[in-house]
Amino acid sequence: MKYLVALLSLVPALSVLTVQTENSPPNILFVFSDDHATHAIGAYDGWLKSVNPTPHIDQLAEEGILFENSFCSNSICGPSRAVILTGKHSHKNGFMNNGNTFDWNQQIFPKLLRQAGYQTALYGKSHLRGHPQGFDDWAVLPGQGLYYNPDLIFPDGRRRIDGHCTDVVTDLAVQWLKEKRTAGKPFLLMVQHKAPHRNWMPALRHLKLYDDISMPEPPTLFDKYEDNAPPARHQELEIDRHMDLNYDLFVDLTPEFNQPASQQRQDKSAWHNMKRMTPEQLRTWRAAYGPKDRAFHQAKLTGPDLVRWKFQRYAKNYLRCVKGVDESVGRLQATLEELGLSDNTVVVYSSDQGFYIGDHGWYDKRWMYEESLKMPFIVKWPEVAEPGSRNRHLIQNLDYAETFLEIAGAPIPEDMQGRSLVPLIEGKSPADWRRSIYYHYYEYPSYHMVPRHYGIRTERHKLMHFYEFGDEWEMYDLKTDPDELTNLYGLARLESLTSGLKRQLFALQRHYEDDSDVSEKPDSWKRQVRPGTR
Ligand code: SGN
Ligand code: CA
Repeated sequence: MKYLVALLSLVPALSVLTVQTENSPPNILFVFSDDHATHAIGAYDGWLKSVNPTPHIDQLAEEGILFENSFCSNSICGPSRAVILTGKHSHKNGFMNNGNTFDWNQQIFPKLLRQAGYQTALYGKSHLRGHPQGFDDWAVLPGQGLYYNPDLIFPDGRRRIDGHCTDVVTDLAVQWLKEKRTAGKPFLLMVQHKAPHRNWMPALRHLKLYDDISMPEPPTLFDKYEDNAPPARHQELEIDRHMDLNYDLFVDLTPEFNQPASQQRQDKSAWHNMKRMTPEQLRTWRAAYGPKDRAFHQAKLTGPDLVRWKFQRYAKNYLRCVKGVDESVGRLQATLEELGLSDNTVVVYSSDQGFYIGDHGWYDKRWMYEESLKMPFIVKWPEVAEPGSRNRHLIQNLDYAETFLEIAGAPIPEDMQGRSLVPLIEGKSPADWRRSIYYHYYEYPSYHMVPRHYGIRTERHKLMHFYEFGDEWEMYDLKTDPDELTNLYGLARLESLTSGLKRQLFALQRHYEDDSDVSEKPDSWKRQVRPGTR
């Protein structure tokens, strides 16, 4: 394994004079956004590709490897982050819902990297509550954080930094790279953006971006969930019925605006966000949206036309936020270049889960359907990852901790549940790679009202179980039905496929030791389980 050659000065005060050589373990720059769906990344070939939403992230993919079958294990912010830090599923790391408080005393990979000689830093959204452990330096947004002039919590207290959140977080990371990093020590730098999380507030310089184009619509914008189990018809994440013109799309929103009763179930961050803007920022904001809002009022849209208009406003604001994140990736790459660190730094881009950008008529995430199950995962590792390569192995956020540890040459603890992706990044195809992934979502009742469910996804099929209200199942053939519109569960001709997937699903539950499912499973399934694959 690669090793670090350190020329320690004889004078203790000068012990920072270490030299990183070509054989040093690589640095790790982890750029992580919130709710950035793969289909809003040019390199992922989704239906938004024509908009060219992410030139810098695409460039990263051209220089490295892109994982096409990358999934989360619980499609929501805090839980996804907890899985990444621990390499353990939600039921093992204890952070199953956003409402939980993360136990920072537990084993997490940044602590292990530190033990292995890395300098570690974290900036941006944590969403795990409590002061982060395992980092030499950090600054985190309180909770969801604010888009404009956000407060950040530093080890020595909380203070406001003016500017757009994506820029503020990037500035902190750039400053750390230039001024706070110990030259010669390998580092882990985690840059965790709030964007493009709801409610979608772009930077002032991006407010008019895409004004001159019409966003392509997703093929399932008007999905009626006719073939789904009941939960898909009882959610609260539809652009039509639940996305609010003021709260989500800022039509006529002023800082004095009061939260309408219809929106009581939502948190109040949109209002806090607007109140936070300076008069100058608000003027620019109103100048950009005012003419669009007047045109909207004149048009008096209803029915599908109104849905289409809301979709346009939403998708544009979402992609304007994505633009800021993409620029951050560009700036960070340029900074590495400027500091001569590019050749020995592994750069990873990912996001905590996927998102519905009008797919199935929705926004938000949580479901095990493809759009929110998928996570971007792109790795640039000079001399190791083949530039422009793509990988189709099934991977999860469960694997990141193990991957970072192997990159650092540090041992991977036995109790981590994922598997290092280093062989895949190197272009190998391990014969015993997993053939299915496991998923379990818990946060109910909560915003958007998606009930608990778990499931299995293989290369081709998906089986999901909604177990809270009765015993509802869905099964899809992703090859013939990538949009998951035809539920195959219960078809007599597919009996053996169904029972095979069920057996695998229960085998995975046993393998990961997940007994958090409160439903009763038939004993027959328990008896037939095959040993799980890791
Ligand atoms: C907020 C959002 C929800 C979102 C959750 C979880 N409401 O409550 O729409 O589902 O966060 O998101 S908002 O009023 O803030 O817009 S997560 O990414 O943090 O899990
Ligand atoms: Ca998220």
